[in-house]
Amino acid sequence: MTMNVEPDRSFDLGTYLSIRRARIDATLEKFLALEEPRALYEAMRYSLLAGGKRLRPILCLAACELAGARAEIALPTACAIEMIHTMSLIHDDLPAMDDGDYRRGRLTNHKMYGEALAILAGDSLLAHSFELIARHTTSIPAKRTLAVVAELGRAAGPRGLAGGQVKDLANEGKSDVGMEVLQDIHTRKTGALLEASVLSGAILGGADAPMKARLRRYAQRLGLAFQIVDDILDVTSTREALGKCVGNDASAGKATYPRVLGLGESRRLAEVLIADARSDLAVFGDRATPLVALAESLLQSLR
Ligand code: GRG
Repeated sequence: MTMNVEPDRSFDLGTYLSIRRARIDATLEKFLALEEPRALYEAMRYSLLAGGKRLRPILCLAACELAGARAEIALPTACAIEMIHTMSLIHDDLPAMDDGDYRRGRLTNHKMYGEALAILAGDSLLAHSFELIARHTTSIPAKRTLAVVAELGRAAGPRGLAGGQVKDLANEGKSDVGMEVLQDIHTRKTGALLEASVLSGAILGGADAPMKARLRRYAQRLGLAFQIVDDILDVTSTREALGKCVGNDASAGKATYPRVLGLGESRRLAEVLIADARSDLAVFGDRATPLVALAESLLQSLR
């Protein structure tokens, strides 16, 4: 199956996404075949192959193409990013964290396999992701692969996912969380990996410094808008529609955008961020069509 989807005026996001998802799903299956110890691999595959929108790997591939290279060269990194993201979901759902029962339309990892295996499945996905990038990224200068490893290591660690989660937990139940703290939590917890997904694709594709700066700004705005929409849907949507628990933020006393700004103002902020993300890429014309359409589709989930 070819992965190339030429952006043009008749661009159809639905078709684009389903072609990309199918390719990512097939490659994830190949990169995480069942081995020994079977229980550990089963737990890793259970969450990784459970579906999910595959937004982060799709962003990575799209940024690579925007930079002028074939999406294929970024495929191992795109799959690695989905592994890091899945690790964060498994750990986020643990009883010591957000204590969720459902994710991606099925029971959470620890509900299926117990806490010990869920922790180890998450750890293994994280370690495996970096092995995958190092072993399977070929035909490009090693310097680019190293830069990708640095981006993703940063996004997973204290400046990204882990740091954001710590700050999120530390602010649970506080009634006086302001915009600055809220933005810091979500820039790390959600924004950092989205940003690294776009940047990794751009780096692998050979983007120059001005292009990387534009893509970084686009990804930062997209990341914040994504979290705002996620927070809104936690209030307004259902478990059936989202495939994960809803209402958890309010019951855990989480710092969220609707709580700090209200639903209407949160929606308006998301709209402004997406409009700005679109302008960040205007200079690239039709080549940016997929990234622009992806950003705009975020708002459609609120309609
Ligand atoms: C162990 C290094 C280390 C880090 C883990 C648990 C944790 C630290 C961080 C939590 C990060 C987290 C779960 C943030 C929420 C991000 C978010 C809005 C996820 C939902 O993403 P979607 O909607 O989900 O793309 P799908 O299932 O479609 O992939």
